[in-house]
Amino acid sequence: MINQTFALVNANILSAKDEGISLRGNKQSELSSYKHMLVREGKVALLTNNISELPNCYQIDCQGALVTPGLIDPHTHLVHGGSREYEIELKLKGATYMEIHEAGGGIGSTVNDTRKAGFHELKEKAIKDLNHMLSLGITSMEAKSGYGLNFKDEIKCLNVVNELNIEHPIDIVSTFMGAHSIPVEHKDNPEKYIDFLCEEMLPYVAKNNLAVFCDVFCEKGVFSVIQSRKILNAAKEYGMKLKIHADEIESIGGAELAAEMRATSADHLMAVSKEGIKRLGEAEVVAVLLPGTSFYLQKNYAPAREFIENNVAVALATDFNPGSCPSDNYQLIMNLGYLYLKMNPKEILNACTLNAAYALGIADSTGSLDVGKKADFIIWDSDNLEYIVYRFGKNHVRQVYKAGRKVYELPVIK
Ligand code: IZC
Ligand code: ZN
Repeated sequence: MINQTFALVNANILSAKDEGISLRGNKQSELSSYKHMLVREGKVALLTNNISELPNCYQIDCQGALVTPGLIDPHTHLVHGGSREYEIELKLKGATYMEIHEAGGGIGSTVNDTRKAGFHELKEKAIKDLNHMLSLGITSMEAKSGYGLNFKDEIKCLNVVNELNIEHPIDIVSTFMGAHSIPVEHKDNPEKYIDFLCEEMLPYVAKNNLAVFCDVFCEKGVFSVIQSRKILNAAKEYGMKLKIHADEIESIGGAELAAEMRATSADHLMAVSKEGIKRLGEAEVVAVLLPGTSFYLQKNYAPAREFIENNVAVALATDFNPGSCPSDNYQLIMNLGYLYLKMNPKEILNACTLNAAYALGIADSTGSLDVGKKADFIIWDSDNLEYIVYRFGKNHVRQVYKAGRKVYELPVIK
């Protein structure tokens, strides 16, 4: 249908209006509402409440169904080998995420599985997850490397991401995260690994356009603020945009660093300081909150209300990864946002669409149903938004459209 003109009629269309800046404060909960939408050549061509304004074209009668922009997941560790179900038992016996990490489990065990897996094995595994994510309404997302941690295996994972971006309907923004952990072979000399990232990996990744963003796990026992600053400065020099895993477990100044470096987003922020919140607002850094990780690690939730009150744009993400959030269910994240982050349904929709697009630097083409943007949208199996964030654990999607093409439809059981 990509070259065709068609219209959605009699829908409950809800979307942010993009004014060229991420949504903060009261704007985080502002939505426009329309009944009809015209799609032409894969883009939104008109929004109206007056059906007579539509040209003569094929019409899809939505019979009152909710229509929103496609969801955008701005933080995932999509490409990885294996899984870590054995960690649950350790966790329930009281071992913390960092204790498992320091004992050589955690990220290290996924690095072993990812290094062992071939390109095609990783790609096939990621396709299964992407298909599931598409069925849940995700039309764009981010994917990080960070389970290779050597030249060959980091490039292998970035190549998987970039091939999938071309081949799969979901648009994928690639992030280089060689600074996810110090690999075991460099444990005795972490600075040598950091030099390798700055002097060998980053120039290669940037020169070959393998990633748009560079991300660092800035955390006590992983990369310090000083080490993170060094890596991010190198990435900036090579023209990359920045993200930081900031203040996830301990407050070590990750948010302050994100503000100082003018990162596009600071992610996690469960342990953020008051000063960190203020600085993120001043520096217009998007706070990407990951309540699925708090849920799975049985930890506290990020102070979403404080971010919104301090004019920080909030986005939500799954953090899909085998260790701290083994779920790619973004709709569940929306439910957690309502129940535990105390965000309201409108704030949540904007956090998962337009603000998520700003967190990925793709708001010029997607994230809202504004005229001229890609016709990436969901027709929901509900007539209202509140029902979706209330009735948890179910996929509420009826149909997903990507650039005006139907890419998923709820199967009919006969
Ligand atoms: O594999 O544990 N926090 N990175 C930072 C992760 C969690 C992923 C993992
Ligand atoms: Zn992460």
